[in-house]
Amino acid sequence: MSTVSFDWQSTALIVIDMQRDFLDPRGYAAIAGLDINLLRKAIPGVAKILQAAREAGIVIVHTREANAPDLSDVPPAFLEATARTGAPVGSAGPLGRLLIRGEYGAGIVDELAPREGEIVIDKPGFSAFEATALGSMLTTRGIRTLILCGITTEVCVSSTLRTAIDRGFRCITLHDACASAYPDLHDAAMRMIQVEGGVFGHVADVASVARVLEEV
Ligand code: C5J
Repeated sequence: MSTVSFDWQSTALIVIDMQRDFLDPRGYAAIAGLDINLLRKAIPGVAKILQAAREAGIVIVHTREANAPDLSDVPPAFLEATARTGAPVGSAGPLGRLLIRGEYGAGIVDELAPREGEIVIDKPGFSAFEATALGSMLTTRGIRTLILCGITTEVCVSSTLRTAIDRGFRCITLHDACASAYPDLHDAAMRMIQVEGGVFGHVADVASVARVLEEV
């Protein structure tokens, strides 16, 4: 883990996919057989960094993995994979159609609900930059550094992080505000960030980043 320092004025917090479909026992992830209690471990850390980011007044972005109702934007590999798990994207569930824009299940859990002024982005793929306006929204706000948290570590957090690095953002990933249903993959993803001196940026804990934000 690295000691963190960053210019808060050009920093945004990116909260990835903290949705009912992943965190509620009636949502997509539970139907697909994932242990949502492991995914829910990200909630306290995300709540803490959200509070620090709100108090510091930095840009906050929430993403939701949410597809078009006609399924036209679902990556075919994901459509096929979710069919194999018995939780196909777009199928009916207790919280509405799974991972579909506008459905209750696609919403962010109440305890982390976005507040007025925070950006909410629906993304059809795994990287939050793919087929969304995220890149231009960050650039127009002068953002150079991203603090990343959310779920799942090995899918949407990792995909977003890697695109962000390729696009020239400095990135800090909060290991204790990310989670995976596969703890070994969470640990491996954090180790991958730090290879070769940190090719995918920094890994930090919530407390140390919150401390920097508290000094703003
Ligand atoms: C997945 C995500 N795992 N948010 N989505 O399908 O990581």
